[in-house]
Amino acid sequence: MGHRNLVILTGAGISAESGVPTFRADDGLWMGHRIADVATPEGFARDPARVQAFYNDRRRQLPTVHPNAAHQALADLAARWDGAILLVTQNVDDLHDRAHAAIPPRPGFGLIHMHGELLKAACTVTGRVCDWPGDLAADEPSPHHPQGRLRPHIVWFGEMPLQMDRIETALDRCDLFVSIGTSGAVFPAAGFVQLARQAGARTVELNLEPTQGARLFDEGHYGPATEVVPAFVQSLTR
Ligand code: BV8
Repeated sequence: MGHRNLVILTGAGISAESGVPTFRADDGLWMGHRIADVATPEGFARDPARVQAFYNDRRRQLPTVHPNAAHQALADLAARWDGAILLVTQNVDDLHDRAHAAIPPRPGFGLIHMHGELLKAACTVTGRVCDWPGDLAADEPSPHHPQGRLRPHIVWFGEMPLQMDRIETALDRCDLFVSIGTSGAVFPAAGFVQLARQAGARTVELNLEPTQGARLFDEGHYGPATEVVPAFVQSLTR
């Protein structure tokens, strides 16, 4: 069946083989931290130094990791696909960005970091976002407002994910929805498969193993992303 409008959702699993830790490892902690302490506005207000250090550590890791075959396969697809592709990632690393920079995508492609980006910072007063590859101090002054501070440009729990209107419009129009490397534990991303089904799209899950929401998908292909994603992309473009 010739698909035209594709929405792809990725999560931490697509970056796992690049060496970026996923969120819900067995110990339930997130790299030794409770989510409430490092990924909520309340945690940031309570202890900004701890939260900045958590993101500084992850930002510093980025130059040491690289896009893997799964990121590459999606970039190859975007370069060849003659319909629309919206790639929505929950990841805050820049691995998709780097993979797509190497192979310029065709028109009709979009990449959205719905939970923000590690390499950007936001002003606490104006909300303005700027590139920020280095560390952020606990009380980093904002260049955008005299009373402002800079926080990580990250969507924390309890905050609204980014570009939701654009994402929901694309889901409404899609005829193929592919979820890659996400546990489906976090909303609203976990609800996207339902929106795609309501739009009549074919829904596919690519993951290391079936997730809690596997039954919501028309089909699933399981294994490491660096194997299942290139194979799936090949099946689409055969
Ligand atoms: C909001 C930024 C409203 C931080 C993150 C409805 C029901 C219940 C709860 C809620 C609901 N609606 C909202 C909520 C509350 C909450 C929520 O969902 N809570 C959960 C815990 C129940 N959601 C929110 O708060 C969201 N905001 O709804 O706002 C609102 C409305 C009006 C006005 C204001 C606000 C905001 C959620 C965003 C939180 N921020 N990240 C950071 O990254 O530092 S979420 C965090 O989890 C990451 O972004 C991560 O990407 C995301 C999801 O995790 P996954 O990516 O799936 O990673 P995980 O480790 O879980 O899974 C990895 C998967 O990969 C596994 O399946 C594994 O099998 C697989 N895998 C591993 N290795 C491989 C592999 N697959 C393939 N190959 C491999 N090699």
